[in-house]
Amino acid sequence: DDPGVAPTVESTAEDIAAMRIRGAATIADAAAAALASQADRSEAETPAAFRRQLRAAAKSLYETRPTAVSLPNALRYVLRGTDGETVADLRKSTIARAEAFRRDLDQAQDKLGEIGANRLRDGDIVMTHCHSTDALSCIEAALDAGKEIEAIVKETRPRKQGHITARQLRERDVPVTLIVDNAARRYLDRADHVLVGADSIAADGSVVNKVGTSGLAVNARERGVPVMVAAQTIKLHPDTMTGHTVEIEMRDEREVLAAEDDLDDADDGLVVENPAFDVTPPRYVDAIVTERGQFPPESIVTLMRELFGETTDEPWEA
Ligand code: RUB
Repeated sequence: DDPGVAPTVESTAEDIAAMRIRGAATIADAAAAALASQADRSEAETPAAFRRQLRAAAKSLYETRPTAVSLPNALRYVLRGTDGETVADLRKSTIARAEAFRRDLDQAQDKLGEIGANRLRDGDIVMTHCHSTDALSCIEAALDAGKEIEAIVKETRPRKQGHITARQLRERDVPVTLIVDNAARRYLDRADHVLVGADSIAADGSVVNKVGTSGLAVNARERGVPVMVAAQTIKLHPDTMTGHTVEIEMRDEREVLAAEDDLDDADDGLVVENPAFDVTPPRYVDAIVTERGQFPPESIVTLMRELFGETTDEPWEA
């Protein structure tokens, strides 16, 4: 990226909140890029002022959406690694740190894809929910290895991210059957795997992903279809090791009720709720595929401890 034309923190935060930038890995990548852009543009005259601006930038990015832990993990990675006695040094180290983060993110996704592809056999049919770049990386690696894969793609109301998945799979010539969410159980009879991504994974192995994932996983278990979660380690939620829960984002009711719908949204007796994510208990998940290997959900906490250690204060609250 040319930092001269890189998006500002403000425009990135707006794009994340409005879901023009969406999906946990893509959000993390954009947040790191925005911190680099902030460092590049900063006119701070002292190291203290530079750090203050960077913390404010991180805080505004942090406050956009609450559920995908890849966002705070990205911000922590960049802020904790930023070092220097002068503004010039701080600028350089922030940009370098953000670039390293983004590179690692790409590499982790490729590596995870290769591992996940080993679970997919030639001729398998995969059912997807929402749009996950980590999940698609597994399918792409399987295709690259010469396997034929078909997909049953859930539309994913209300934002229809399934359409993005369908389009990207069709670009790779994968035969796609698009279904409404309510048809999932019926079509599980045909599927060899359920393959989804994650926004956050808790210490007990619970998977937080697009609303509808938990119902899909329960139905898959009943049908005997294995559930595979593709999630880079940046999706591991370190705060859950100390008992914190993952906040489930509630989005605007207008995503559910369109203007032309025959319902009166001024009626006080009518409540519309629009949770964006849900929690799938570990017993419904067969494998969590990361760039560090595949894990049963119950043992993910070991990896979490190794990678994140004990958590400390948020660098943007300093
Ligand atoms: C996206 C979603 C995706 C995860 C993983 O929700 O739930 O499954 O973020 O995506 P939204 P990725 O559309 O509300 O952001 O694997 O690309 O990180």
